[in-house]
Amino acid sequence: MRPSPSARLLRGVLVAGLALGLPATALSAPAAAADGYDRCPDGTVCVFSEPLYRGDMLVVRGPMASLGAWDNRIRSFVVKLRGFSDAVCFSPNPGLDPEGAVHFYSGDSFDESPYPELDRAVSSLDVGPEADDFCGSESRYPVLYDYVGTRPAALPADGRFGDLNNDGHADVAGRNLLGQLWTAHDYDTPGVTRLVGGGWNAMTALTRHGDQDGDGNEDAYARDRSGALWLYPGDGRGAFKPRRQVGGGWNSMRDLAAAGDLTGDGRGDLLASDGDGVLWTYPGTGRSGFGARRKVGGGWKAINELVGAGDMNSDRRADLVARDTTGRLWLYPGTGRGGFGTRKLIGDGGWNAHRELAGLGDVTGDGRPDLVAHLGAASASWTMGLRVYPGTADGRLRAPRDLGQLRSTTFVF
Ligand SMILES: [Ca+2]
Ligand SMILES: [Ca+2]
Ligand SMILES: [Ca+2]
Ligand SMILES: [Ca+2]
Repeated sequence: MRPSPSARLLRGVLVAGLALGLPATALSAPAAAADGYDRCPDGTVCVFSEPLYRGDMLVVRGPMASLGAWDNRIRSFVVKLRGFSDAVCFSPNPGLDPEGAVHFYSGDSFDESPYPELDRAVSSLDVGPEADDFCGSESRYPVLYDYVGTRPAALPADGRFGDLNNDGHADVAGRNLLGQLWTAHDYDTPGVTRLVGGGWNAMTALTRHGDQDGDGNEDAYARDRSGALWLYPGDGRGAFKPRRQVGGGWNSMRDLAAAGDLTGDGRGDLLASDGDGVLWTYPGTGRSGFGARRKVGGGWKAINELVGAGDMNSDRRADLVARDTTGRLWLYPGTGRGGFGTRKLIGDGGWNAHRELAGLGDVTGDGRPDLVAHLGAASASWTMGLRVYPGTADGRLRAPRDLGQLRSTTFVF
């Protein structure tokens, strides 16, 4: 979008080089090297193992958080991206680390001589419109605003869900388009996040709500493409200990939501809706497994989002927030026996504009759980927003306020 100072400087170097009539080898390729330049397909970035577009060529069409065999091997490149705002960002570190990264636009190219700092020193590559915004400044991680409240210390244990690092603040967990999972929880320093790791695009469902295995740290469930359900035990510092498989065959479920204790035994439970529209409660055993599932009811096909939002109506029983396909939002008050009472309309339309909804516990610091919404593509520019809808004592939601900017984030939970 806007060239960073580093990019402007580099472009200036190119222009200045032309104006000063520097040796042609620095800026235009000799005939032998033109082959490599010409071989590079339009709409891509090509990197080469030798100066002047010689040696092996790798065609890059999207972000590469790590380069594998190409790590520290790039010696020249050419940028043939189509849009003016498309850019490529070369980082000396893996994971698109913005530290020391520099970026270039369509038409730019280099061999090792004008940019010695990049010669055999690139470990990750970001490509696309967003590479323009984040290169050398901030990475593809979220920026959270710093007015997230500290929740009251006196809150009962089941009201303190959402806190992955046990500092009393609700945290955000998200997955970006590279499959990296991050957790954000340092509100005194907006923008600081913890990168948990990569490979999370293999997961088809992610959910968390409180402690599942009884060690006091918040945990997460993830379902992989084969239908295996995994428990990721929280380490209490914003990341996870080695995962444990909870079971298989979970691909028959349309949606999963860790929802706190629905059965009244003090242990966290899981809700799952299947392809026939039946909603099930999987009662947690407190040891990362489940007892026999219980049928909550049928007719849940019209629901496209389940949120284990906590006790929204202040009766000390965990509740469920659900969105229907027409965009309305409902509160299903928990009975404390694994079922729900009569549902209540808490949002009368438009909620399908949100990509997803998440229950992160008390975000605002008044002791009541809130609802967090990740804005959908319809409202997206180069950032996608995160909003909090503060909960009221009787289970309604107040007008939202901005909670943060989400960069390249595809899922929040
Ligand atoms: Ca926290
Ligand atoms: Ca735990
Ligand atoms: Ca329970
Ligand atoms: Ca309740």
